[in-house]
Amino acid sequence: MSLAQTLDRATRTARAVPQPPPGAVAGSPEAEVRAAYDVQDDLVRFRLDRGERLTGAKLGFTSEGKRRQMGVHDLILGRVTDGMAVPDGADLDLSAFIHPRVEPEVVYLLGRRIATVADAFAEGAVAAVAPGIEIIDSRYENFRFSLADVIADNTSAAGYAVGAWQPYDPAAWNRGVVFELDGRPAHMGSTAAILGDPRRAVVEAARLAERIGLVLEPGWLLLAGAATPAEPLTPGTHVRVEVQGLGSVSFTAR
Ligand code: OOG
Repeated sequence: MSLAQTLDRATRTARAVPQPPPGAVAGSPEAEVRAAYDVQDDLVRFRLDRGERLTGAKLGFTSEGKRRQMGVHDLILGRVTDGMAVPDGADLDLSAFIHPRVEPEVVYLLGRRIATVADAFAEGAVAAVAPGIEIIDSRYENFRFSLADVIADNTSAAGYAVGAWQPYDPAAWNRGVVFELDGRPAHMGSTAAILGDPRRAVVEAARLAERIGLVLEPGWLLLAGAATPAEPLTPGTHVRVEVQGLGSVSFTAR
């Protein structure tokens, strides 16, 4: 069974699999990253073959807090589908997840087709912005992985909720973020923790997309990366993220 098939089965059965041995994906670190994106392509294709639709892309490890939490050093790009969407305010059944974690995000709505870094700078590249919550659920046991392993696993993408869209204001790059679990702040941060300036997220997503030959389509979401470390998601927890000036988004895990 290929790594993509193994990870796909782990997703569908909500059972973690062992981390592959070092060097299993490919020989050199660079070849490993390239090969890992090929595995991700297969994994995403299995979802599309089952009738899911791509709704966007996500960046991972954009903040120092997250890189330190997970012990990795580079940015990663993954893809999200309509099958992962959690409506704002919904009750979310956790039985389909393995060991889910949640994190606060800023979400951009892409207004143009982005195939190169230059496209990211074009007028109207970002059409709107919203507060978001991402659910990550590594298919690897104990959430342990190398950079290549987590890329292969579609960057742990498992779910996302997006609040109401707001006009995009490029000048507002430093907004306060409150990440609440059951009404209590679990972490507070700033969108500036995302690459020092979340606007860089669009440029970095374009850079990674260009490298792997992925085109980011108008109407797609871009989850810009967590602004704080992630927290475990357990049944009964009410999760709420508020981003200063952008409003809030929430759901309740069941
Ligand atoms: C990988 C996904 C990280 C982020 O925002 O940094 C991520 C993981 O930690 O499992 O989505």
